[in-house]
Amino acid sequence: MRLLPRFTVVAGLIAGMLAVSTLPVEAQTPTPTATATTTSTAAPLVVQAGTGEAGYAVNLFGPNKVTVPVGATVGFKTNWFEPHTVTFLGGRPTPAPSDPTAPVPSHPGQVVAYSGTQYVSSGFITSRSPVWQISFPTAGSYPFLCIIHPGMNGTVEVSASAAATTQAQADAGAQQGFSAALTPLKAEAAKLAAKPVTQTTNADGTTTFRVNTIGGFVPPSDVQQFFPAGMNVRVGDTVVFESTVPTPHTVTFLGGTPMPFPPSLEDPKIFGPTPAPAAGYDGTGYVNSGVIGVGFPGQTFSVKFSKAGNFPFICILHVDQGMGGTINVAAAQITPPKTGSAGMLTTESATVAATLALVAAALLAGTRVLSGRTR
Ligand SMILES: [Cu+2]
Repeated sequence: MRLLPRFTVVAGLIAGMLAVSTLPVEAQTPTPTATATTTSTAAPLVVQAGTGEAGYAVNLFGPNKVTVPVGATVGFKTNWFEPHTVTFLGGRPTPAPSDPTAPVPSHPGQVVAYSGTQYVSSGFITSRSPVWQISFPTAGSYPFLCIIHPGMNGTVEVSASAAATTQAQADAGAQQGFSAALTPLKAEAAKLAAKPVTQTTNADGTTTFRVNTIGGFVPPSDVQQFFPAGMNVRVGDTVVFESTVPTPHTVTFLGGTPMPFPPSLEDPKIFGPTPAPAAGYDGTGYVNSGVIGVGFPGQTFSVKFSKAGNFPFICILHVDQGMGGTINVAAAQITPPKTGSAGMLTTESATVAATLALVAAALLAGTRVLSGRTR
């Protein structure tokens, strides 16, 4: 169950995306020292904890192995919305992705001198977080991992004699690893985009469309998109969304309501389903699948459309990564009868633009809600 940590972090995620554009570039770039004679005064080597781009979360450390001198400090940061932890287990068993302590730093505000025997965890790191640091006073090999993305792990080699990884080498390694991961992610997305939507004609002449692809999963990374992101249906038709991945997602029509923000585990509006009226959804009001996915209580969500219009929907958990779409509902036509395909959009560009506009609107709504609650 991966629900708990990802779910909990959404507030931080969204806050992170609000702040990402204002993150000072210089804060992310260690200043090289002219004569690095001692390691203690050198800027820490910074490892990237995951990256991404619109529609994709690359859940890898970049690079996943670095070598540093004895006494060195290593920093971790991320530039993408997907949260991660940097966790040195110190001999403890690996926590489940749903471990409720995953979001919480083990030593808040401290740079721990790690000897390999303590449990040291960053808690959730998002693009808003400062560089998280840990130091290594003793030679050895120190593995670390991200709790919420099984398979996302790395090693810090601390050596008195081996050549230390330079920042340039680390950055190049990260770039190489991330690029290598994006290729199969994009191939998976292309495959999913080509998957046909199942159509069933109902007794009353309406059509039920089955969208069986919500996101894509190439462990440990994710495609954060709906396939198709745009669909043309008619009044009276039904769209069934089905998730086939273990990553939690939602199908949410805000319908003019503000995005729930900051989301919390106690908020049943996000966690649980808010079904559309049985008579059909007319595009107004909040309709939400709740969290669905393989291993979650729900896997499918069905919405019947009762009114013509363009109805955008989002995944609340990943809207900041561009995860959204639109159902275009046309007025019902009895004749001529439906023929051929569902008239799905074949190009992604229009839907991507629509999604980004939606994200901006959702963010704005979220900001208003947040400021309303904090004053
Ligand atoms: Cu999602």
